[in-house]
Amino acid sequence: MSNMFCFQCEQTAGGVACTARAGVCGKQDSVANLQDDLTGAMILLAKVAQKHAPTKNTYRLITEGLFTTVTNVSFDNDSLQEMVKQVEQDRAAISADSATCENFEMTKIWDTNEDIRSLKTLILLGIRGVAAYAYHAQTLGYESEDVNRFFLKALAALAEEEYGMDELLPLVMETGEINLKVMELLDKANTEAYGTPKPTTVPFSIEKGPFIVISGHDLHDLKLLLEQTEGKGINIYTHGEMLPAHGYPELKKHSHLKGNFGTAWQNQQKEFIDLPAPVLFTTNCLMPVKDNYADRIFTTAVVEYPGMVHIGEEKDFTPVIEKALELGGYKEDKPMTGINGGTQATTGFGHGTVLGVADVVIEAVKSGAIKHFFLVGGCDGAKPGRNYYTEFVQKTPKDTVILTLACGKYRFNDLDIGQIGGLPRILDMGQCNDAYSAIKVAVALADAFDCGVNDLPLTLVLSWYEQKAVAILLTLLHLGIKNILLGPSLPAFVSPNVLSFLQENFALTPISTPDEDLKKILGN
Ligand code: FSO
Ligand code: SF4
Repeated sequence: MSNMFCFQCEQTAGGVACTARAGVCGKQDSVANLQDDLTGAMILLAKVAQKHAPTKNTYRLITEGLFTTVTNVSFDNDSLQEMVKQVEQDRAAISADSATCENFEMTKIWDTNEDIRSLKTLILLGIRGVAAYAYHAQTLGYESEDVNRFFLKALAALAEEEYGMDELLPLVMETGEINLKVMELLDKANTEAYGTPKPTTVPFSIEKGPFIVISGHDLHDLKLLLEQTEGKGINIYTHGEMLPAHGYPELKKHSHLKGNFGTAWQNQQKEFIDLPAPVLFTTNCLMPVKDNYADRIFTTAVVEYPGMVHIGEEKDFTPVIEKALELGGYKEDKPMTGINGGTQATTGFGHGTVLGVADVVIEAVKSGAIKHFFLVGGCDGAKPGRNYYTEFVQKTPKDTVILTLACGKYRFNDLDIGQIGGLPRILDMGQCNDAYSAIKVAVALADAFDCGVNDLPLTLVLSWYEQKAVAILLTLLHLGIKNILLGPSLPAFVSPNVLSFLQENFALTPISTPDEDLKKILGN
């Protein structure tokens, strides 16, 4: 008998499932089982809430509960237990009839026919990713009733034992459609709160003196931290998915937002050793914390790790600030580089900026100066096969443009591969949720050339790791985008029949080698 069952991310054990005492990500079996309990409790809550009036609290619990179960977010039994309790209490509060000891065992999904399990998993993991983005939008006061309602519908569907392909496939596609809505909402929330991102060069070096490193995706937490550290002689450095924050005028105006520390999430256990500064995690990807730097890790929002100081809803970052002052930072300016030896990266090429120079881009395509666009983006991860993405970018011809987003870009964002028409050849569009920007640009180009997105000289070369990437992939499928190259390996939860469906209908293809793939795409 296995201790746990989890196959939700790309690094799952043996490419099949994590079933031992802990997952490859370091999540203990007790955490995995509590995450299943939480999901089961949310499924029951959703069923009840569909029939009775759900409250604001119901939606808040479901959004947070789904986000909490995303890979590398929570490693903490106590907070998960508390969430299960709150979900059960909410179910009892909205319907007295359901106040029983009823529970929904996730093994009903894990142990069922592999195609049904595959489709239900695509829906579940998809809504986990959607919930992460919905959470960030909610933080800024943007919420959608349609999205909240869909969470209930999708969760309730997971309990339907008689549902087959005909019922589940449309829900898989609807998950992608809802994720597009949420990414649009989050884009609106971020740009209305912090302005339209502008091209910005971000240094990797660290100035001497006290500093704080902030990781994750939550721009609101960064804004609050910038305000609370104003005039205190503490510099702020972004980490991981926080890098694109430098492009937002309302964040960048704080002169102590200095640069970016480190590379993608999977390198943190090496990069944080002897770091003379605290690190604040606002979202995933947190890895098991090593003793060497355990006194310097702080979490907030749904991120939790046993023994680490958690900053609560009041968002008082005083403990982080005090730690920064106590550690004092580096004594001298510290030169740092990206993984290819570059000393800086450029970000801020969201749809606002790229479409602002649409004429230049369209002209460059017409004149042949730009022959092809690649969207090389998605998550980074630990597998050696992920060097594919560095090599792929290095091998792209000089008359091509690379759009990128999410943490996968750290594989190549410090490379200088030149410019076309005054624009860098690598255009960082932002975080993973800024896939919305890439979609807007692709649709605008298709309109300008009077063709469909699939007819554009554009190829998507994606890397995936966790469930937000699943949500984005479903959005691309919902939009009918074909010929996506996906790597470094295909998801364990996609059954052979579901894979055949995706290959036949969307020509979804695993990556091979950069040379072979470039040859196939460019035909030379
Ligand atoms: Fe990466 Fe982690 Fe943004 Fe993910 S830092 S892997 S897809 O959380 O969310 O790209
Ligand atoms: Fe395994 Fe990934 Fe699940 Fe962690 S999140 S237990 S690595 S499948």
